[in-house]
Amino acid sequence: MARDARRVARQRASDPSQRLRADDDRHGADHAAGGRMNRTQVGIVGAGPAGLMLSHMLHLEGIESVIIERAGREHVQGRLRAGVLEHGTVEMLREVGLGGRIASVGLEQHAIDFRFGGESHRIDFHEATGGRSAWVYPQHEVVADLMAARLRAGAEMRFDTPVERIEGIDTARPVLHYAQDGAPRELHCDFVVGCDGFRGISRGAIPPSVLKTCDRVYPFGWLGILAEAAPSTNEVVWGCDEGGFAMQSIRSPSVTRLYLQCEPDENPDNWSDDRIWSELHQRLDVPGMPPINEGRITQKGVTAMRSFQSEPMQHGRLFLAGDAAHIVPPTGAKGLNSAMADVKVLGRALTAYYRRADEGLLARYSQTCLKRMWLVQRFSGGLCTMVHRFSGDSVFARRLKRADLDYMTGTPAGRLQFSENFTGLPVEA
Ligand code: FAS
Ligand code: PHB
Repeated sequence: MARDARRVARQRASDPSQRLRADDDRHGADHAAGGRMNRTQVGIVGAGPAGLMLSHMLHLEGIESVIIERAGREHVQGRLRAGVLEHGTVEMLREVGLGGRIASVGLEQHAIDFRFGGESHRIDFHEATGGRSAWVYPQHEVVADLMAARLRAGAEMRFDTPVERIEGIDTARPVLHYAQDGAPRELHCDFVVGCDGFRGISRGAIPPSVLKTCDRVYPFGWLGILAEAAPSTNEVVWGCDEGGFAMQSIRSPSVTRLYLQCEPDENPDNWSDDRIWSELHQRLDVPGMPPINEGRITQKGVTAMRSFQSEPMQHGRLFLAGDAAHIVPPTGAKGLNSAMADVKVLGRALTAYYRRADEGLLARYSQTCLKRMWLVQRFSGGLCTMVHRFSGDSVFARRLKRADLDYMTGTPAGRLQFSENFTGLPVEA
């Protein structure tokens, strides 16, 4: 599959008749001094999973792109973040020839084990959805696979190069401004895609009179650790009891990823190893199930929790994808997966434009993504509220949360609703 994808891309790229319509009569890109292109079809800001996947998808369709990334390549590849891929994300990676390592390194998941009231309450989402899985395959592995594919294809990627300004998005020739060796440089594009994350600059290029944002900040964070310890079971485990949320996830048969609800501004140094393990046992161990395995803690950090959404996700020839447009609390494992869903919609829309001169999908990009994204915001925000303990929760609120958990895990309708969302909602073509 991968070889076919690359063969097709090479054919299209080398055969002039196959080259896709650029927006002017010049094919391909001009080169500025220093041998770097100063003209391309799609300019991509950011080399995270969204930017890399979009560039790879466009390459397979013979569409040219340039990625400009603020950080160094090693930093981008070294970031430890998400851990779980939806069914649709794995299918997407397979379709673009990158499913090989998932099959060998990834861990297919069929269920989640919710622990509360001193018992284990398992939701088998594979059974509830008629065979849809989730996969434990960490984000840094996805980034490594995408980076390797782009390097093999000789992609134009500029690291250690912050994009300073985006101009002309209301014209047919938007421009990315950056500096190279201290000298100002410009990249002229047909389209610009902001894949530069929550703290990037692309969202700010949309006029304030047009851009609307809304958010919710949660009164807690997650203390995340990596431990050299075999997972106690081969499934993700959530602790949802009165003491506060906890999770056991998996990174490999010998490395466990664990999270503990903590204060939003918690200092990880306040948490000794003993205190961490004691809390994890308290919140995750239940009679009849293997206790959490302890081991050497190799990484510790606190992640704040927020839900954030910007609308629209496009303006003129600028498109936003991934964290540049939205943030979800990591509870539902939707951050990385939503970035991939945006890219799937945008990749198809750009291909329709260049291959068939069809601008309809591009015009509807924001509407298509927002319709799905608000369902993802609903699932992620609702789940985060249900399984965490808010210090201000009244007795009534706590009882309602317990009733929500009982319904979600104890009824066919509750299990199906969780399962459809956790394995991933469909991405509209
Ligand atoms: P990214 O933020 O990954 O990438 C954006 C890129 O743009 C970065 O490389 C940045 O350097 C670059 N950039 C920024 N400004 C630029 C500029 N001006 N010029 C050029 N480049 C610029 N999601 C989950 O599903 N599960 C989890 O458990 C989970 N845990 C997380 C933990 C942490 C600490 C964080 C921060 C996020 C976590 N996420 C999790 C969410 C995360 O996985 C994101 O959803 C995912 O990285 C989104 O990918 P991108 O949209 O590509 O953005
Ligand atoms: C993770 O492994 O990081 C993870 C797993 C399941 C979730 C959220 C995060 O629901």
